[in-house]
Amino acid sequence: MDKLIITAALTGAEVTREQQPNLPLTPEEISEAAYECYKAGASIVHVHARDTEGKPTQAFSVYKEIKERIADKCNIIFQPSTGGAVWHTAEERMQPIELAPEMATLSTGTTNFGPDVFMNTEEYILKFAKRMKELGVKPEIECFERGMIHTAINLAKKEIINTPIHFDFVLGVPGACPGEVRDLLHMIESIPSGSTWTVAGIGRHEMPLAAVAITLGGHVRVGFEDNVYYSKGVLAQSNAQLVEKVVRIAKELGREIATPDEARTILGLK
Ligand code: KMH
Ligand code: ZN
Repeated sequence: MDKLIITAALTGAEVTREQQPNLPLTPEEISEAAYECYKAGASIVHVHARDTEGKPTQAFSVYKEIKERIADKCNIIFQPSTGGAVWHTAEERMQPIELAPEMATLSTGTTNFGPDVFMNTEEYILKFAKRMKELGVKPEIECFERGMIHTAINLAKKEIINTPIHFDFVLGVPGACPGEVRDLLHMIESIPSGSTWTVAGIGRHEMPLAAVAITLGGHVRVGFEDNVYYSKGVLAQSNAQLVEKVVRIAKELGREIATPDEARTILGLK
């Protein structure tokens, strides 16, 4: 079994300081949180930028500053979001791809997202995927529903994305696929052999699905984007505290933790 890749999803676009007082918002805070997560055992950092008022932004300049600040501190894999917030245009969302990061997210379908709709038309998907391929950016396929796996497989058949595909199953978003263990198993059974996968369980689903992924040879995403609690009713003190919890569970279950360079090898980034 490969070593465990832990992704830290630090900020997201939806979470507020009212919900999580320690949410990192500025480039300085986000890069410091990334460094803490790296020291705790994370090998990928999934980044959403915020503007000076703390609102989600997809501005190239803000992502550039975050990328550079993180690179000054450590070699964690920088994975910007192309999802942004539900109200961002496709053009706004695409901006961080121009930094030619090693990875970026790519959602391969539209889904209800709480009271909103997270829009990913075929036109968006093709535009994002083609630009990523031109710049050598490995997509992490964000799957909120099983159909999104199928769309990614079709993109690979048309050589619009490379194989092996790396999937992230985002499970438990209100309005999208629930986050029960059977939902994760259904997703895993639906991907081509040779693919890699990680799971981002939303809210209370975060740690139970992490434990399943650790056991089955998948990888794990945790962080305030997905869940702000350490345990029931108790807010986490930091993103790193959630990474540390996953590391402890993995060690108890006998799964070793990947360094960023080991994660690069597992994901074919080098
Ligand atoms: N904020 C969500 C609407 C991604 O980062 O690629 C979309 C999202 C997915 O978070
Ligand atoms: Zn995200």
